[in-house]
Amino acid sequence: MSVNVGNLDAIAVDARQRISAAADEATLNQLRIDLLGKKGVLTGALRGLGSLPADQRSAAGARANALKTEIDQRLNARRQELEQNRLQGLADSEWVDVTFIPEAAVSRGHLHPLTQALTEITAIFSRLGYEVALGPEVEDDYHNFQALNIPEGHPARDEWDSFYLAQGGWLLRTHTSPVQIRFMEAHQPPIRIIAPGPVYRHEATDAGHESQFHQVEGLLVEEDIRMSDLVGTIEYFSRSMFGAERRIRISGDHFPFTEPSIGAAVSCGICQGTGCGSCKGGWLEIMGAGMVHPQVLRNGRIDPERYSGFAFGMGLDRIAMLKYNIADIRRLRESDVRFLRQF
Ligand code: 2NL
Repeated sequence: MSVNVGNLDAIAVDARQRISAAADEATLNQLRIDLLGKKGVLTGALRGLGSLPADQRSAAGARANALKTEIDQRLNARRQELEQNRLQGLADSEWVDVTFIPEAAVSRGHLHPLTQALTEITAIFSRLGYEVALGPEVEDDYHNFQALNIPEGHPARDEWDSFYLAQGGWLLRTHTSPVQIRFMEAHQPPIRIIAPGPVYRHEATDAGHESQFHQVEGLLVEEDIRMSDLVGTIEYFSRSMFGAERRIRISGDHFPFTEPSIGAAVSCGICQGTGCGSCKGGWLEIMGAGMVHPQVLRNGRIDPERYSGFAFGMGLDRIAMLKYNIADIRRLRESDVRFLRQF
């Protein structure tokens, strides 16, 4: 192959044209091989320099080396140009801007301590065969009071001072017992239910009292049910909820709707029952309970000659306070996440 400056000019024109026409990376790679590679056009021309007359050799050599540099630069420039075009053609969804500051992590919420406590209580009683029963929060006087042996004018009404609606004699339920009365009206034994939900009391608010709180009542009515069944149930509940090492204490109490009536307490987890600042003489009261009064069974259309049963009632807020060591019931309704985050 004869080499001269004119020949190099032809290579240059051809190379420039092919580089600017290259439409993708693979074409550019192939061009680099064809032009600059071992068997490439320019390499071949450089090899032919030796056969040139001595007076032409140096000028042609310089020209060939300059062309080699030029082709290399043009190949690189075209590669950048193609990449730029590719990025500009990307859809918005295909962009990743790596200079972005990462977003703050999304903080995950969790269940309210009252919901956590209720979920656990429900799980414990469901293992004993209980179902959850729900009912209205606005009640009539009969289901909230009279069916529970609390007639009008009864002194016990002072204990459950309610909120009354302006019309119709409706009131906000003071316990979830009316849910259980309604359940008995509609079902014959065997009955095993718990009735959780909000209840209302017209009373002053302090660290231990709120005008709205939550109750979980329970009712079991079957044949041959006696006090020992109730005590065993309370013991199973307390051990499951507060720990197997806790003891229970049963004492006498009085409610118009149970006969006999009892109060149940669990041994204090802080002082182990010896007495400390967060319990009453080593014990924490967790529920009231008793054998369902025969007249209350009758009010629920259940024959007390054939069936007997027990009922219990506990304050969900109080149980959650004991379980999570919360000192003030009002914290449970304030929705202050700095407080709630702890549970
Ligand atoms: C307490 C005491 C109690 C009941 C609730 C009940 C319901 C029916 C029949 C009989 Cl339908 N009894 N409920 C029984 C004893 C105690 O609650 O201190 N609650 C916070």
